[in-house]
Amino acid sequence: MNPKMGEVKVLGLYSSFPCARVLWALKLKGITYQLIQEDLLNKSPLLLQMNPIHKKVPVLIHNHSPIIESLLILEYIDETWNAAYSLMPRDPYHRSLARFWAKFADEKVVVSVFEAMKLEGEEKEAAVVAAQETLQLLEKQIEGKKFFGGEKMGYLDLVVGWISLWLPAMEQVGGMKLLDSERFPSLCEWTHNFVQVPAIHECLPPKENIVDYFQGGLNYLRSLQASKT
Ligand SMILES: N[C@@H](CCC(=O)N[C@@H](CS)C(=O)NCC(=O)O)C(=O)O
Repeated sequence: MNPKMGEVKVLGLYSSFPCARVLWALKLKGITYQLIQEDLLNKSPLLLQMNPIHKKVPVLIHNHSPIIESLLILEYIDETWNAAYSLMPRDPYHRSLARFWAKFADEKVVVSVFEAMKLEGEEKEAAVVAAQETLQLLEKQIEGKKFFGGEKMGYLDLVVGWISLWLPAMEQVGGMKLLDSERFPSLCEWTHNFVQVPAIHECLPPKENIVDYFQGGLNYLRSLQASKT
């Protein structure tokens, strides 16, 4: 344990993108941490104790205190270890914009992409169009910039980082194409820039693991639906 940093543990899973955000932030800040991998089908007593309300990963445990919800964890990390690398914009207005788009990305973009992966037939076609509409709004945000944070990667880049690898995995599982360089040139260039950053690159799971993770989740959902009919 580094006495300046305290004891830092993450309850998580490599193939979960909310967890990846936290690991990326710690890496960017140069914080030493211990990742305790969770089995979500058999949650550990520590996870149930640290996140008794949602029982979800990631949980950051800093000096025995739990912090939950990945977006809040990113802000905690940024405020706690602010000397090395700043994630949030300094200007309050830009900070509020970053939080707005982060909320939009989690509540609208992730959900619409997940729907497009899950649905079939005509419903899928409509869901693909709806997902592309939400992605188009992110495309406008990144146009003309290297990162959402500007020249340097920031909070919003980590929040939407799943687009670099989890989205292609969802495209594979859902048998669909959402992101192409003709319709989304800036977002495609951003994914290229994002994965080049060593802190990101070092904490990316193999794509096959993510595909298995989503395929497993989808099979489970479909088996639940089938048992109801
Ligand atoms: N809003 C939460 C989402 C966390 C989440 O959905 N975690 C999933 C893994 S990706 C989980 O722990 N699922 C277990 C469950 O739902 O029982 C965050 O951003 O931290």
